Amino acid sequence: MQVEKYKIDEFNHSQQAAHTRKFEFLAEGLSNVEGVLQKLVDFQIAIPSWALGTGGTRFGRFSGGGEPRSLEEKMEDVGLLHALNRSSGAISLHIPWDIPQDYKATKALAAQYGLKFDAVNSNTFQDQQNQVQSYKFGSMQHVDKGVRQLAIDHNIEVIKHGVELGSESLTVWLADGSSFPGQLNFRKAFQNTLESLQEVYAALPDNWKVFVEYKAFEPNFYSTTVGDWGQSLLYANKLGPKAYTLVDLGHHLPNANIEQIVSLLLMEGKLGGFHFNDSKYADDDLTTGSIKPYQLFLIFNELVEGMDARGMNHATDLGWMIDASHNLKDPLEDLLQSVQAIMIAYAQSLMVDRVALTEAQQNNDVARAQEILQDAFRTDVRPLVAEAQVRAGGAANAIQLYRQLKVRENLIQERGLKTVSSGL
Ligand code: AFD
Ligand code: MN
Ligand code: MN
Repeated sequence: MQVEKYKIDEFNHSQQAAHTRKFEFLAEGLSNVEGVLQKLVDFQIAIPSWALGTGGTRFGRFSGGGEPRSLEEKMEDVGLLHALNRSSGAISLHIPWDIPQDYKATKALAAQYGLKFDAVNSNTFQDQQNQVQSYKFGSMQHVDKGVRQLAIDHNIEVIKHGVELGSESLTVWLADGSSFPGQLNFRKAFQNTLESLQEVYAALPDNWKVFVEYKAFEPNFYSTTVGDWGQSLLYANKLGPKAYTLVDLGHHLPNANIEQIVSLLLMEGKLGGFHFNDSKYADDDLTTGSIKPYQLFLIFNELVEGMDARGMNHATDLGWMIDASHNLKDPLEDLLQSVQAIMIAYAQSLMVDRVALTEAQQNNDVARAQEILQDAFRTDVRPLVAEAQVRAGGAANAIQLYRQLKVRENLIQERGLKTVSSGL
């Protein structure tokens, strides 16, 4: 299915009076509205190819209808999202779940939807069919060099696919770790992992980055070999200038101060990218901003402050990706909600009065500092985000138009009710 431009225009026209009223009211109180709008137009969030179908838990999976059956259909789905919100102009592929068969055709299709290829992701947490050696006891950390080599070769293969498509980064998430005390020698596991990553690093093209993603728990529950930002940073520092830490919001121990982690990684020039989602208990992979929107704002507040301090380009200097799973909602509606939550948090953080905040901090004026942050957080910036998306050619309210156009019903018509998309 494709969303024709005239349908978006028609919809926007029907919303125009109400939208303009709200936007003008908000814009009146803002300085540099045009600058903020341009930043919002430029900001793009990559959609993971593995999040377009219904996800499951270890207890079961309740598939929805019209799920994409191929990489082409996944790209079509991301194309639909991007046509509606103009803020999700990239797709992040997971290999081997989504191996492009014909690079030229895949690239042409992406161009048709206005999509770029974001980071490519490797998978050494599952054994593939006919795989002789197993990742059951880890991949890059494994005691057997043969298994480590398999993981290294796979990552190099993933880089090759990415090069063909125009990606410029590799995300490595390792499930490696142990579930019982005594199972692993921590130092040897670290060294093996480092040596394996060094071989992958050596295969990176000059303009590439590698993101080392950390996770505190699951599927291993006693130790994880890249368990937190400290360990990831150790690897990244030892690997070299092309290696960075990737922060996935769901990968911390409860109540971790993620905004502080972000701030320090940025200070060290070692923050590479983000996986957005939300959680109540663990790596719940829920819709971004659905549980802790204030935390999301505080993270963006540090991101903007830290990127500006280093003169970084908000849109292009870090990798922005969603990494969520949709068990209950229509995945496309869920993704539209996540993207919107990110755009809102970003817009709010652009509105923080930095001069006043610095002054409050210098004067130990704690109450004032809180007022400044919450002033931005409590501003309803939705009309601002909508204005940016409309100017970029999208809809004033993407999810409303998605429903009005009956996108899911159309996809079910085209693809059938019983389709299962690849992924977890
Ligand atoms: C993991 C990580 C990682 C990985 C994904 C696989 O968040 O980014 O690629 O799940 O679905 O928990
Ligand atoms: Mn992740
Ligand atoms: Mn995760």
